[in-house]
Amino acid sequence: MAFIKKLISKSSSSFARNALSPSQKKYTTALMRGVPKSLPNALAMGTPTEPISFQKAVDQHNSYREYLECMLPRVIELKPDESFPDCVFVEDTAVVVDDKAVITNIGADSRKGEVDAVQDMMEKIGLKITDMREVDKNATCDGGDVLYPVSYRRDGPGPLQKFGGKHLFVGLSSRTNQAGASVLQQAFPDVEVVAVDLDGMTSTKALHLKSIVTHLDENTLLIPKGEEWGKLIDRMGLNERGYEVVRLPDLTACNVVSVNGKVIAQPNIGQESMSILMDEVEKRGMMLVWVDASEYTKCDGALTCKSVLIP
Ligand code: CIR
Repeated sequence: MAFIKKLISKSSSSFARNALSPSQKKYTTALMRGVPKSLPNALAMGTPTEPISFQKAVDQHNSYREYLECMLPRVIELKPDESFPDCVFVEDTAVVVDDKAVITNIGADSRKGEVDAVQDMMEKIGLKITDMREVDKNATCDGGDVLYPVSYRRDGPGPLQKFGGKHLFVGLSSRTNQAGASVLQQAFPDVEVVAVDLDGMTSTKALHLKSIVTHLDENTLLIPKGEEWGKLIDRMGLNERGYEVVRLPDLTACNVVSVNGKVIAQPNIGQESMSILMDEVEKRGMMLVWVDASEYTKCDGALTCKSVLIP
């Protein structure tokens, strides 16, 4: 693992945010939040066969953070707040597009206060903030329902550049409503917000849109095999919008984090999903690393949910 981390850092160019040339674009920052000891009390749709191990969760979290540290100039980790057992799932607190952030009104009552510390930090970073609660008090949104297919990658020799970023897919789930999607459209007028009906999909298996679909690059989305999940292709209008879809046998395999040409995926998936992922990543000249998130899966979390990526 140490060798792979070294390799990743070596293949990344300048890490200083201020050193970006005008043509160079990349994620510069990941915002994370530490693991509270209260994590075993996190919200969960089902009862896991084995309880959450705090120590294992911390180890998995550290591993994820260390990889991000190799892929990005800066990883900021906020202190956990014991009164919020779900606070490690920082993705749900904000949606970031370029230099703007919408602080969400999280759908679950017990989580609403998680956003305050995130908002403070995002203001410090210099993002232009919209507080969803101030725009429409009836709007709710979890960042896990918001998929923004964008890539910061090289197109041949030269610096990383921005590709895609035209659509913001917003899953209408038990956590996110149409009013939430409308606030996002107001806050990000330069992208098309596509509200995605998740009726019948977010069940005991999937909490959010991104529990089902994430992007490998700006043009390629990962969706599980099976008729049940295939409906998303129409509901998201992926053919009309020109996306390529890669179908994987495992739901867990479809939640990946794509950062500056590198991809983080979970290893506890079947052989077929693994080989398809490896092929697709290799075809695109990207690099793939595996990070276990089994303790987070027990309370409906995955890989994307533990960071907010900021250009
Ligand atoms: C919850 O139910 O809110 C948490 N236990 C899991 C949130 C996972 N968030 C995410 O995937 N974005």
